[in-house]
Amino acid sequence: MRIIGMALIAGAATLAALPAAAQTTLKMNIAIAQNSHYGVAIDTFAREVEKRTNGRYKIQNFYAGALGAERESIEGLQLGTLDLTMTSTGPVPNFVPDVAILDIPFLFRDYGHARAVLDGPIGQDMLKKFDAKGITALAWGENGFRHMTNSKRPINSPDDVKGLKMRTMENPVHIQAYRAMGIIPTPMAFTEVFTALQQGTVDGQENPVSVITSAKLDQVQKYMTLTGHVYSPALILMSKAQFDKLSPADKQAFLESAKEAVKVNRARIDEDEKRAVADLRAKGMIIVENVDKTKFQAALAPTFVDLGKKFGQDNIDRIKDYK
Ligand code: EAX
Repeated sequence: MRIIGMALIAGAATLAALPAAAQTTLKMNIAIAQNSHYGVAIDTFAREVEKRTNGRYKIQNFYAGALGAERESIEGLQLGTLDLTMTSTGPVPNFVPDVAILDIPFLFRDYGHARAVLDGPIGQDMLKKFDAKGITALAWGENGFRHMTNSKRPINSPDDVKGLKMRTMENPVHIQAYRAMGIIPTPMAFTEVFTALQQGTVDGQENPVSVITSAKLDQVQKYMTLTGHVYSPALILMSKAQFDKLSPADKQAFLESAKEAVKVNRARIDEDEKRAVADLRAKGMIIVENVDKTKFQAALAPTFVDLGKKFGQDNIDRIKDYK
């Protein structure tokens, strides 16, 4: 009996002497608040990664641009100063120009259409284009359909946007389209938007309701119109150098965790879409819900011709007709 006891103690000592399974901590950054459609996604991602890698990997999340705005985060992945980010496609064309085709206004009919295109061969093939830029695109997430807000006047038709100084993402397709509508586009990082609106540096901006609510833009904007003028995809991106270090099993774990994160991301947007208008109205915003989108499409007709030449009308039609 005593011998068994001593063997157990020796065994325990040996185990204790074994180094704890090394845990690697990776940093992940987003430009918007934790209580948002991105925040719930990256918190889910972190939980799933830790669980699926049995604690070998821990994800430390940063919110509201604590480690920089979206373009800086993507640069950080390439430089190795950041490991992961969830970002809109705003600054992405600066890194992977082909992605900009997805930023064409009125390209997607509704959420179902957009999600099907991104989850299908068109979207999945596009994810592979990031590798050459030192970035691993783990999954397409979602930002949502974008709407216009401003502090000057209600927008009921394209005429009402003429001369408005609007903050835009650093996105060439968006800037071209808004300029064509007579807007004065002012590209800037999202982390600067609240102050710019508050100080009147710009009159307005455009974003999905999930961003408008999570960033409390009702505090600095009086009018909103549900233009739904463009669908805004998002991406979960990882430094390729970090991804390449993972074992095949851990690579799978990260990809599956990203999938789980996207489910939560989309579910949160569906929720926000249901309640945001009432919430924002209750907070004092004047909201134009029914706007004739065909008038905005007509105002963009010359831009669509030009973008057809740039991206290939057949590529655009393939997305538009996707079922
Ligand atoms: O990705 O820059 C933007 O307007 C984006 O929609 C925001 O950063 C969320």
